[in-house]
Amino acid sequence: MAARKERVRTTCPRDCYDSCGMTVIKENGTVRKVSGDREHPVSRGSLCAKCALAYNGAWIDPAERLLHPQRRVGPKGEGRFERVSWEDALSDIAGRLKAILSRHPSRSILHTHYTGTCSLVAGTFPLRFFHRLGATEVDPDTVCNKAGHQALEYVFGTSLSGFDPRTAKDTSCILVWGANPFASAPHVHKHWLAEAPGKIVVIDPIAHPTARMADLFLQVRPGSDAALAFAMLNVIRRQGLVAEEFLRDHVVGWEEVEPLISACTPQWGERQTDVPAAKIEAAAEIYGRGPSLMWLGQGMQRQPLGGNAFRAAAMLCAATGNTGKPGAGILYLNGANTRGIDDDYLPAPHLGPEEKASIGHMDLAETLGDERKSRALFCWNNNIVASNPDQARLREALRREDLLHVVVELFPTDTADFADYVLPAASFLEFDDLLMPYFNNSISAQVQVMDGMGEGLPNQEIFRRLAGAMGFVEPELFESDRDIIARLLEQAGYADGFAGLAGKGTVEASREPSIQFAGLDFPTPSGKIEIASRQAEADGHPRIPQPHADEPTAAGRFRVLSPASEWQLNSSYGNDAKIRARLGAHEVLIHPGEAEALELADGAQVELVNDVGRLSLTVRVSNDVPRRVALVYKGRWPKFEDSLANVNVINPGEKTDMGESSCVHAVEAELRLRPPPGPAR
Ligand SMILES: Nc1nc2c(c(=O)[nH]1)N[C@H]1C(S)=C(S)[C@@H](COP(=O)(O)OP(=O)(O)OC[C@H]3O[C@@H](n4cnc5c(=O)[nH]c(N)nc54)[C@H](O)[C@@H]3O)O[C@H]1N2
Ligand SMILES: Nc1nc2c(c(=O)[nH]1)N[C@H]1C(S)=C(S)[C@@H](COP(=O)(O)OP(=O)(O)OC[C@H]3O[C@@H](n4cnc5c(=O)[nH]c(N)nc54)[C@H](O)[C@@H]3O)O[C@H]1N2
Ligand code: SF4
Ligand SMILES: [Mo]
Repeated sequence: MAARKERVRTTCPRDCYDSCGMTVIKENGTVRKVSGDREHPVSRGSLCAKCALAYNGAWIDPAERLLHPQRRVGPKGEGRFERVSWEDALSDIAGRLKAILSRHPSRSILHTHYTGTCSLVAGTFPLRFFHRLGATEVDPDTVCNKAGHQALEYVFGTSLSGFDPRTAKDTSCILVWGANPFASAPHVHKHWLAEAPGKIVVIDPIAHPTARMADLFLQVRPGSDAALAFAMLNVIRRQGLVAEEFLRDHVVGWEEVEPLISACTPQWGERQTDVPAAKIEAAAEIYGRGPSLMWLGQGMQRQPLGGNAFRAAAMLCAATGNTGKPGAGILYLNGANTRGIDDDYLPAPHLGPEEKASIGHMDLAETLGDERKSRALFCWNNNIVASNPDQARLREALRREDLLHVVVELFPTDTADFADYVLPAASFLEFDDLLMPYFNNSISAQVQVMDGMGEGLPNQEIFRRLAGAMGFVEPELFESDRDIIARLLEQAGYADGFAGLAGKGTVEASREPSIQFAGLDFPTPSGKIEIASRQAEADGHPRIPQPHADEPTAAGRFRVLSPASEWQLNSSYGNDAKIRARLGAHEVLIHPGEAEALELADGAQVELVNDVGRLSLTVRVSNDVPRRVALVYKGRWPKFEDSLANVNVINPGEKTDMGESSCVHAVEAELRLRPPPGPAR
């Protein structure tokens, strides 16, 4: 009998700019192949190489997935568990939570979460439970992009209303600043950037493939972007490219920064940033003539003064009037709000106390080390042992016997190894949901293509059941997926319902590209773009951006950059056998000049060492990396590495100037030859 073939459309919900459309081929009801949807406007038929491997590998392999609720039987960290029923797991957890609540404040229950899935219901609904509980939220963006958010809120009043990428048809310049689309937005790199009609300018310390395909590449010293922005403004002013009328009508504070700009000549800029003056001139002119798009990546705000750097970069947009018209604008991220979603509906903050308890990820290890501040920890949609700073200290804190630790996961991660209870989550292939991509202004359906694996459940269902076990009664805690999805589509003004969307996969939110800040009214206190910000000043920051550049590292020390890898999505896929084969040795990339000075060649066994830790690595000599920079991609699973650690073991978790956020690309360390292993005993 001929096999019954079926094709189902769905969408990749990873934390990725692309949000690719997918086609899943099923035979007699079983998934045979997960591939790209040819009709998807961004990805046009292909998945990235990593997802093509992992979605046909670990993600649908029952041997790799967590299939049942589990309770710890060994010491914390060893990952030894026994299988228990959902009823037992949830009633035990609820019992322990109630015991904590009878003696301690609810804020001593912490939860960490991020974007393991970006689908709206699985990514946000569990917040209702934690709000009802009155738990402390470990502010998710502090491990990723909070400094940039805060900076852009000062300047534009929002960081979540970026340009519509379709407006690139009217642009003459796309400036990619501190992002690596080749890795972190592979289809945007391959199609959108390659086909853009204007010039591509890239500013980055690393000569990554997007930098190499650009018309102009400025290889900036890490942490010196604000100085670069001021030097570019100096050129823009000298060339008469300042949009005087726009500044007068729509910007506050230009006259306050002008005196600083005069001293910031391109030659001064070259000394501050290592970018040749001629390139600063050229970039300023291309951007200043416009219309220009500026894409602010997340890499550049992961610096000690990353918030200041963002405010400085945003001044270019203000000074040249590059928003409010076709082909112009600035983008960090597009929030679901640009598609009409009410930000409060899914998380339902009204279920909790008015004053929400919150700490940042940079303070997590310390907080977990203090039993007065932390009695329980839930981790869902993230893998803190791989991805948080202060790895050694965090692991130590997670060994606390008295800490109730619950992990909701698809896979037995390093974080799950420390849990008292591991609850199996269903993957995005196993339930319906919605996506509002953060680059493109579209709406996509995540469609169930297979039954749940083992006893795994979607995050939202796990927290509905836990709410029941706690005896909570608020109806919001039990709202069904179907009702939530219908409500969200209604907010987005989409009339054809989930079935209609599922048939199409992805639809644009508007027929024509939307114009960013079309009415030129900005949600700031003054209603204008605020180069000078009273709010920033009240929060303890300078009123205006400063022409700052970090000092170069001292002799013998490296600035360690640990950005996104082509082969992983944060720590995801670090357990997939084929991906691990592609990843190969855990490498550190250094400039040929450094290799020569240290007498190191490809393959040398070294370690990066600083006050908080040491990490074993293999040298790769690369012309893509500037002097004094060590490049180590993020996301390896510590338990598969020789030193049982990844790059976060040398990350002390310093905070940025704004948002208590991570300045992970400012880690410093020494590079040393690794002593050969001792004789086997
Ligand atoms: N393949 C893949 N894709 C991903 C991810 C992944 O892990 N893998 N992660 C996803 C997530 S969660 C995020 S937040 C995004 C992040 O993606 P991006 O926005 O691209 O951010 P990063 O990868 O941290 O770094 C981007 C670039 O910033 C540069 N950079 C570092 N310091 C500086 C600086 O001081 N100035 C300038 N100008 N540049 C600097 C780095 O060299 C790097 O090339 O990607 C998402 N997409
Ligand atoms: N050194 C260094 N460290 C970094 C960074 C850096 O640039 N350098 N970048 C930081 C950034 S930007 C980020 S965003 C973080 C993210 O770091 P991670 O927390 O590692 O993020 P992910 O790998 O996206 O997802 C985490 C987990 O979510 C799980 N997951 C997927 N789908 C679901 C689901 O439906 N339900 C549940 N419960 N779990 C699911 C995955 O299996 C995965 O283990 O890392 C940060 N760490
Ligand atoms: S991770 Fe990004 S590039 Fe890869 S399939 Fe998902 S959306 Fe596409
Ligand atoms: Mo991120």
